[in-house]
Amino acid sequence: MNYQKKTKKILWGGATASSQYEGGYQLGGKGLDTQDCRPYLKRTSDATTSTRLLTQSVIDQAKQVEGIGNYPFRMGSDGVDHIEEDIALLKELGIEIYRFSISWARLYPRGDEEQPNEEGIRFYDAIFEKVHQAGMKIFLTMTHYAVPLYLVEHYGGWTNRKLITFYLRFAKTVFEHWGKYVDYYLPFNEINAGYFSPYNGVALVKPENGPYDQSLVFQSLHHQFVASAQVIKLGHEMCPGSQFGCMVACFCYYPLTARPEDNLKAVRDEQIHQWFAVDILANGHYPSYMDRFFRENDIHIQMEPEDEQLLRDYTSDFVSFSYYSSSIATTQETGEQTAGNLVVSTKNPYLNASEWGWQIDPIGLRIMLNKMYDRTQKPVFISENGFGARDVLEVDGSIHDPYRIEYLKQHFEQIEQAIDDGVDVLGYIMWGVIDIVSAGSCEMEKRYGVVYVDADNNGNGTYKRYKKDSFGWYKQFIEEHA
Ligand code: BGP
Repeated sequence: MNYQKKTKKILWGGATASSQYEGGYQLGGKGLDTQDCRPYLKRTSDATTSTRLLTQSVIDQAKQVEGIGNYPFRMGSDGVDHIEEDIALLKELGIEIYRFSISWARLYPRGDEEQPNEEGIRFYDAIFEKVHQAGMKIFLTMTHYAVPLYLVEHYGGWTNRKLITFYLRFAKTVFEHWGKYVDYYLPFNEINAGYFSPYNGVALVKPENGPYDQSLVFQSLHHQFVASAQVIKLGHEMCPGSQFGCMVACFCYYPLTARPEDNLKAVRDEQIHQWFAVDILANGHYPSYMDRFFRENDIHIQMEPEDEQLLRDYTSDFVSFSYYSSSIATTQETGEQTAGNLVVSTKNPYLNASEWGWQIDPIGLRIMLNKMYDRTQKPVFISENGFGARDVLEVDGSIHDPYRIEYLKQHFEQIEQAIDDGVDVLGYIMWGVIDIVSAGSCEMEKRYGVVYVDADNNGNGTYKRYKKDSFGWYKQFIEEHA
């Protein structure tokens, strides 16, 4: 057989996020943000994330605490004291693209100021210049969950349309100062997180007693969709040639059985959980299936007359997603439950899982790449993927993480397969390339990096950096594929 495999050179990268990495939560006039108020809670077996508990009383308590206390995001991985060293490590690793984010509250401490905080500008000037000098491309997440707390307490977070104006002001500052360095922009991290984790995604505080109001959740999401379109418009004007993406957390639903009901549930879950955001941001319209979902759930959102046109005219240039594990859909109340990124799912008997219950499914990544490309016909960036595990620092400073190498190897093979399937893949970004605080559980012990950071869940440690075995493995892989 004369089969010719299709190959393509893609970008290999690594990522961090400001709130999980930087620390320095009050440095240079930075304002308090939503992540600074999330306490570390000891993990429980039911896989709940601490964001689900973020009520006003939890925030009030956090505001009383001066210093790091039990608030790990205030310290992150102490990036502020290790920036040069970390960028040198990333350069040594050989990644071609570095994904990081800007702290909104470092640039606009309250969020509604007319002018940015000069110290914040200088802080990021140094980072952009160093990353650029190190020869890496930049994939910039403009906001990765953290929103200035003032905007939450005085405006109601993204429920308020005024946030679009504040966000655009913030974006304009970013384009003016660092537009020349950035290759790929992401207006919002995992925009569909607003649905599963409203505090993280849309800065919505949980009512003390009872669930979130779904109309508020979807109203906030609508404001983010419009903000994204407006940012793309402004970004294309101010930084010609720049590429803007959209990003969702992907879950890859499989029906539990061949029952048509389970199949329908899998289709529906994917529509509501991930595709609706992709259809709006990449394809330019609210999909019709959302109409029924809104009617069935008594969800009402207000749109302005110009919104529809904006969403249609300013769609993303590329699409991207985070992928960690797949999920199961069923209408039957059966089976053991397990955790995953943002969602809890029925356990898949054919898959192994991480210590945190996230099911390991490399083929799911190939499936998601195919589905995403089929649906949008836009180039696809895997903006997050990686393996969260407990690593052991040996006395000689080594860290042996064969499980991470195996995870990466298997996922990379599936990317190669997806390219051969015809998917236009732009690049792969390893999540938490340097160990950072977990977004879901505020832990340090759930590590993704190829660089180990010596700190524990309570913030004890030297914060010294060590290379794991996976560092050498990823470095060699990039060299061979660059
Ligand atoms: C995504 C977030 C990241 C991140 C990752 C891993 O949802 O965009 O910020 O941390 O998942 O999740 P966790 O940190 O909960 O393991």
